[in-house]
Amino acid sequence: MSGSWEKTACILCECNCGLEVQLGGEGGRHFTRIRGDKAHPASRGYACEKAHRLDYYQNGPDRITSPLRRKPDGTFEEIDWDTAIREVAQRLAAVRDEHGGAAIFYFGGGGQGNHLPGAYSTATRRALGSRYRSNALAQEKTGEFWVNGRLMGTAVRGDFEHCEVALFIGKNPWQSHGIPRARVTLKAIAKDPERSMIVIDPRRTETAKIADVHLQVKPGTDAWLLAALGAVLVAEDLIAPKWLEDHVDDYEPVLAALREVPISEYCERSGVPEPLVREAARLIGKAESVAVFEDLGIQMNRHSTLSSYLNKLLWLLTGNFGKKGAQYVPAPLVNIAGGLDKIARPAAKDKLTPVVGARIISGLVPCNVIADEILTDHPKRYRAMIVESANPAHSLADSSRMREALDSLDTLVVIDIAMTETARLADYVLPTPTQYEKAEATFFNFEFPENYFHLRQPLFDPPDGVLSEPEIHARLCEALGAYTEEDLAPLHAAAAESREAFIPVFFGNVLTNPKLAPYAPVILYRTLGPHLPNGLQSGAVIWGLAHQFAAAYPDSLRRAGFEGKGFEAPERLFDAILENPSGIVYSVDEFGESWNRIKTAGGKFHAAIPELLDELESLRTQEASTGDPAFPFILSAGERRSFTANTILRDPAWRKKDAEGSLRISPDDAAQLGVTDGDRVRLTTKRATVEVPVEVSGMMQVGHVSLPNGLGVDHTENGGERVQTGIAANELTASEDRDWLAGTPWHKHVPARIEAVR
Ligand SMILES: Nc1nc2c(c(=O)[nH]1)N[C@H]1C(S)=C(S)[C@@H](COP(=O)(O)OP(=O)(O)OC[C@H]3O[C@@H](n4cnc5c(=O)[nH]c(N)nc54)[C@H](O)[C@@H]3O)O[C@H]1N2
Ligand SMILES: Nc1nc2c(c(=O)[nH]1)N[C@H]1C(S)=C(S)[C@@H](COP(=O)(O)OP(=O)(O)OC[C@H]3O[C@@H](n4cnc5c(=O)[nH]c(N)nc54)[C@H](O)[C@@H]3O)O[C@H]1N2
Ligand code: SF4
Ligand SMILES: [Mo]
Repeated sequence: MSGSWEKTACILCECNCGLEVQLGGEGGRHFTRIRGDKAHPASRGYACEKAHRLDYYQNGPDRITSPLRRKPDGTFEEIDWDTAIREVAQRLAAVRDEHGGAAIFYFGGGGQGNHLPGAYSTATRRALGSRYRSNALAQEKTGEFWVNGRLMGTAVRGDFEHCEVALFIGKNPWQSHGIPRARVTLKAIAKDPERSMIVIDPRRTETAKIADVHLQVKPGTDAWLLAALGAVLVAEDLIAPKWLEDHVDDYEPVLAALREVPISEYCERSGVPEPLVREAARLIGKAESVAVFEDLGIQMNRHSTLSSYLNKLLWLLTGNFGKKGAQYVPAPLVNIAGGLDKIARPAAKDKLTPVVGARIISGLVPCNVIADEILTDHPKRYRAMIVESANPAHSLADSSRMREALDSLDTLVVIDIAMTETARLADYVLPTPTQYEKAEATFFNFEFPENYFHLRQPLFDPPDGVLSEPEIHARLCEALGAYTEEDLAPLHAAAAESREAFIPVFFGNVLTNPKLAPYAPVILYRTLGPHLPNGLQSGAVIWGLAHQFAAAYPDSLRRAGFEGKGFEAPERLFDAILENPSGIVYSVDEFGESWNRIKTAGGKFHAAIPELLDELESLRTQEASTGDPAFPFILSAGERRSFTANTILRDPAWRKKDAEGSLRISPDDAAQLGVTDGDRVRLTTKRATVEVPVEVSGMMQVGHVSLPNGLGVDHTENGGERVQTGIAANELTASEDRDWLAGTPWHKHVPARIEAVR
């Protein structure tokens, strides 16, 4: 007998594929069947193997179902919610009153599939006067954001569905996805003789194996390789001079710099044969369209901001923007890469962190300096922290130092579903429903020309004792005296009448009232939320976002079929969001629309970035190899594999194979060490030594080894014993190893030593 299918989405990577699920099992609290949802506008029935294991998330170990308070002896006691909210508010307010709100740091706001907490937490941050925040993007994307800001003041993505040439740099989309229906798209490109795929990766990845050209770069030498690629474009006249003339300011200094690049020497330094580099450059230079995706392989590596710049020059110099199959600027419902328009302004100064003066990009403090901002007697240090839907004690570089920093805070508040490595260090742990027990949504909405949004409906009742993030933030704001019942009374009355009646009251009483405007998200949750159908109270903030979107992108919205006078279009959009459990298309663009979204003063690209042209010049005299004889290997710490998903799932049984997460090593290196599959080796970096089994893999080149991401979390077994499975990559990484400009970590480039364990 087949049960009924409910709609939801996968929460394990940024694609958030639509799913259909059946519920059952003990208490009806399990996923019994899971399949891709054909009605989801982006994934259209696609789902990878990981989605089928989501019951390990929904019924994961170490779930917390009561607020917890740390006792002086370090153990936790359960407290009721009124006590928890009152004490958290009091303790954070005390820090604010004594040291200023800037001493209260906020980390997280969402993982791969839950971005509503970030939207609501802005209210709590404002109520506390908190000024500094960060999340995982500040250890991956901020260098790229900064380059995008300088070049054009906005973020771009590549159109892989239509491109003639696909270029993946330090990105293995076969495993990590990142584009809708990744494997379908990759196979389509691989199969089509008119299209080609170029992969830059030191490993022969699943993606590299089906590519036309694999530039198997030596680990950490992408800057030389990308410089050589750009130089070939210039030397062989493969650039688009007329396009540059029309659309780009100051490209001459860039061409001049690339003319100086010693192509043969840089190819040799990067370990890639020059004929192959030239072949790749010609494919790029001659194609109708090129789409580019740079990811962690360069973003968590030496020269990461420079490498972001150099790869963007490849598409910029060849005119691959604003047309089908090339780079585009999507219309986001929420701009998670905000502030790039400011970076584009020539006179704009970057904001800096209060203690070490690190650059804050898109509002985010570099993850690698957070511990430095805490472990100091500097008067402006961060003294309290709220961590929400993140696990920085595990996910940030230098775990032991990070633990020390978190432990030294006056107050640490963690909002999570489970007892994580970070929660264990908290003064208060506030438990929330899982993403299948409440309404949730992702703001990773980057598609084009059609863009999608999916507000998911809850599937299970939450257990007693947990509160959703919007409820937590509303209660914290109320405990901090952000607004009163009197402030809300007219909104409650209007919301009870109709949304039409609510609009003028909300705009008049809240948005234009500086006292209340900062708390708009939680006010919406409190007043409009209770009137929303299908358990979607937590979606109230989306109503505000729908109105913002309509004001910013009226044509995109109209083309998506949401029309009408005044507030009609956004209201229809919001209705559609509430009524479509598979998600909707909210934005439709024409390919040329991207041109209107460039945020530089004159609407042209700014090609010359002096800071990075200087760094490019410095490559001449830098060593390509970091070459410390004590550490002859390069470890990439955190590879995406078939069964890894950050630390979203804590039960190791969710992994169908390689439960422990092996260290991948080349056949030659394995032979040299005298080890074979499953043998254990001792792996040492300047930070730590661990023992790990090896997997001998033809994917690896000599001298390069690779550990999976997301391993090394622990869970409680039935007997109450804590079991840790695999290596936590960041026990091995060092926070000082980071990009000079963006502060992004070098997780993929950790010098290491290996000895066989006899
Ligand atoms: N299965 C799975 N998928 C995921 C996730 C997951 O946990 N598991 N996480 C999601 C998240 S949060 C993210 S940010 C994305 C990340 O997605 P990716 O960036 O694609 O993932 P990684 O495997 O970390 O790194 C990509 C590649 O960088 C290569 N690399 C290492 N060193 C170098 C180098 O020196 N140069 C170059 N060019 N490449 C190098 C590695 O060999 C690897 O193949 O994946 C998302 N998707
Ligand atoms: N060495 C190394 N380190 C890395 C990486 C690497 O490649 N190498 N990759 C980095 C990257 S790209 C990323 S994105 C980060 C990810 O690192 P983080 O951003 O710290 O996040 P996650 O590991 O995804 O942890 C998500 C947390 O959210 C909790 N959670 C799940 N659902 C909910 C919910 O509904 N509400 C709340 N409040 N919590 C919930 C989970 O229990 C978990 O504790 O890791 C980074 N760290
Ligand atoms: S892990 Fe990513 S690609 Fe796989 S089903 Fe989930 S959202 Fe889709
Ligand atoms: Mo990530």
